[in-house]
Amino acid sequence: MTLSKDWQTLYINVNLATMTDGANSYGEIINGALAISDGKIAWLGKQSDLSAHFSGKNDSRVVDIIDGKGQWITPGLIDCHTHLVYGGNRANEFEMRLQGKSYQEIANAGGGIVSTVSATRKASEEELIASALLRLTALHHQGVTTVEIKSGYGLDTENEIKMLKVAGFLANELPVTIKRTFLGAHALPTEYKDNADAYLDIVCDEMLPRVVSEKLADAVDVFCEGIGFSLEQTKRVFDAAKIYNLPIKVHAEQLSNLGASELAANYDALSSDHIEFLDESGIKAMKKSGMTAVLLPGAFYFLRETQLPPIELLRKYQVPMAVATDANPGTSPIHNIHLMLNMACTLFRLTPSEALAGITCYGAKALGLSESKGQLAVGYDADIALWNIEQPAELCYQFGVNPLSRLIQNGQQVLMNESA
Ligand code: DI6
Ligand code: FE
Repeated sequence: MTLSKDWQTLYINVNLATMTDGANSYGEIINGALAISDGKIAWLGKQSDLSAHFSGKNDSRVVDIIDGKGQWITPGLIDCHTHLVYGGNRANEFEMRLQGKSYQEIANAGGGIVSTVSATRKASEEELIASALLRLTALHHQGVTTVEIKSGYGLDTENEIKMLKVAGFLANELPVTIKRTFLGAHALPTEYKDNADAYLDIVCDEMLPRVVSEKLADAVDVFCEGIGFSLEQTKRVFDAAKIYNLPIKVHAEQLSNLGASELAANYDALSSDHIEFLDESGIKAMKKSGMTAVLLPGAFYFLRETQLPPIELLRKYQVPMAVATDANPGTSPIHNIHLMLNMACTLFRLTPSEALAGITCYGAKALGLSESKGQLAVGYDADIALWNIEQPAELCYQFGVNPLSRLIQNGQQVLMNESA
């Protein structure tokens, strides 16, 4: 076989966790090599098979040869569920919870999501960019190359639009791919207290058309919950999303089982997220429609939830499981994807290869990106991370020491850490 194109970069002496086998294995290639051309993965395989493609260090078709010295390459990490853009913080509610108040009690007393809404409405675009950038930078330094960011703390047209624009601006500040999700139906703003239907009129008839015409979102999400929106109300938002052909995601079965995952399955949704209270019929519906289950161990941990998501049943029905930070000020003020890997294993008993699949191939699937991101495969975006580790399970096993040595996004090296 001959080269059809020049290679811009060739990594040699690397081990590859290709993540092309779902959660079953790391899809390992030991003593491998990987080549990049035009921002895509152009070749990968055993280094011993490389000679058919390339004639050694003086091959002029390869611009840059990097000796990985036995390090591991994974796909760039994907955080498929965050609420990274928000004003203020909720440390006061953290204190209240430690004094015995529950998340629901605080929400019902006018705290919770709506208190972040006030702070977010007051914040300027510049202030929101600055605070979100700190959080996004943390994820980026951990090897994250794609992040989903939801709106949902504006809860009026102007402020929902502001949040989505800010989320988009972040991509000018850092080399991270941003996917945006419109979550106008996150909570009822106080001005519509006791008038959910009138608020949903605004969400469906005013906010959503603007979000679509200004191309501000890639998907639509709803918080279907006792303290969020009912099944019937959720359906209204899904129907509106369908009109515009926007993919659907849902915050479902987080605190109770309302059947939102099953409803979302009827709308061919991308994912159902949280799902601690999901039951077997919901899982069957998700399997049938090809949905991804997004596990959020940070929120489980921070709320000291005791109801575990139905991992065994998700395995039994082979529903792909993604893992994400849910980074938000109320239930998961945690901006650490490595910690999520660890928690997915320790709290939810995922295997390390399941957890890693959750922030690579299945994180991509939860965002509708399985054809371009989350795997090391020819033609895929060259979003790759090099790790100074001896085996992939180390990424799940320890956190706090950062073994990321290089991060490449769309074929360009965007981070380098000599000390890793
Ligand atoms: N579920 C969550 O865990 C976050 N949103 C949601 O629908 C919490 C958001 C918050 O408390 O600010
Ligand atoms: Fe969330």
